[in-house]
Amino acid sequence: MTFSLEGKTFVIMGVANKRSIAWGVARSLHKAGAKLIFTYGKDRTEKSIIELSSTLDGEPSIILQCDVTKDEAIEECFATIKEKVGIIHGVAHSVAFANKEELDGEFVNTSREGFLLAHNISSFSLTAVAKAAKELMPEGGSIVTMTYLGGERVMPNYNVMGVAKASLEANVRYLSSDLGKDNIRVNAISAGPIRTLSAKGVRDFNSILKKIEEEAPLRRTTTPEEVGDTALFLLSDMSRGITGENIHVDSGYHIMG
Ligand code: NDP
Ligand code: N5H
Repeated sequence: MTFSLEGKTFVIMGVANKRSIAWGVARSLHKAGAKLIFTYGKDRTEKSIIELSSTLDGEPSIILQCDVTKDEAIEECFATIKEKVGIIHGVAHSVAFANKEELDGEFVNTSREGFLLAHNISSFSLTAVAKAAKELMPEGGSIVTMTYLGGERVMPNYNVMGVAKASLEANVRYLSSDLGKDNIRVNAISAGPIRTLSAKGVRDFNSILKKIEEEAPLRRTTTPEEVGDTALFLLSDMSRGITGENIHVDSGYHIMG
């Protein structure tokens, strides 16, 4: 067994720009020799992925739109992938969204619409993607998603996203249970705070990072490279005995009281 992903193909969902955690995953998988397929949500994101993926050596990556709020978009996207490459060996799901207004103030004020939107994009999308991707993984495979400690504990302002992450983490367990017989593993990475486009506008992000530097066992913040290398492990055969797990890549912060 090796970390090498030579001859294997992975779908990476959620690269928005060079700071995206998904781009950290892409770089780790690329170094291990994987062929990559990128999917994006908004039209304007395509340009950014074209630019970024052109920095990877080897043959150009396939880039497809996949708005995860639409069943047809997911089905069409994976049908195109099947047409182009036949089979895949895994998926990195790095997608989440909640209305900005609901990531501030009290959770009790969350609207029905905002609650459903956050759960739709940030949790149900994993179920829908797993169903579509399963058809392209006849030899088995591995699916990895991104979560945050706010799904396990109450964190200030994480609010509806915390409830959506709790759902995502349970989603990982139920999918693992169903897909295990097909030799498909499903795991989550719980990443420490990283300054990305999604984190932009988060009030007091500097003090959140400072708290990690002061209190986390490793006394430093998490990098996309650290998350990328753990995703590489989870997507490779080296983790063949692991499914339904949530690995914290957070400098150990989650163990502290
Ligand atoms: P980014 O903003 O870089 O990535 C978020 C991605 O979600 C974007 O690429 C965006 O694409 C995509 N997205 C949102 N809505 C949709 C949609 N309807 N269809 C398809 N894609 C969509 O931020 P991060 O890299 O930080 O976030 C990636 C994941 O990591 C998220 O699940 C986040 O919760 C998680 N995470 C982040 C942490 C952090 O501190 N940054 C910590 C722990 C977990 P587009 O704009 O094209 O729609
Ligand atoms: C406790 C915290 C800080 C407060 C909460 C932050 C939650 C962030 C998660 C969501 C995904 C951010 C989000 O949906 C932002 C959007 O409302 C606005 N941004 C966008 O639309 C941009 C353009 C696109 C690219 O973003 C998305 N998502 O599509 C948590 C932090 C310490 C850690 C953190 C930032 C966690 C996390 O889950 O991302």
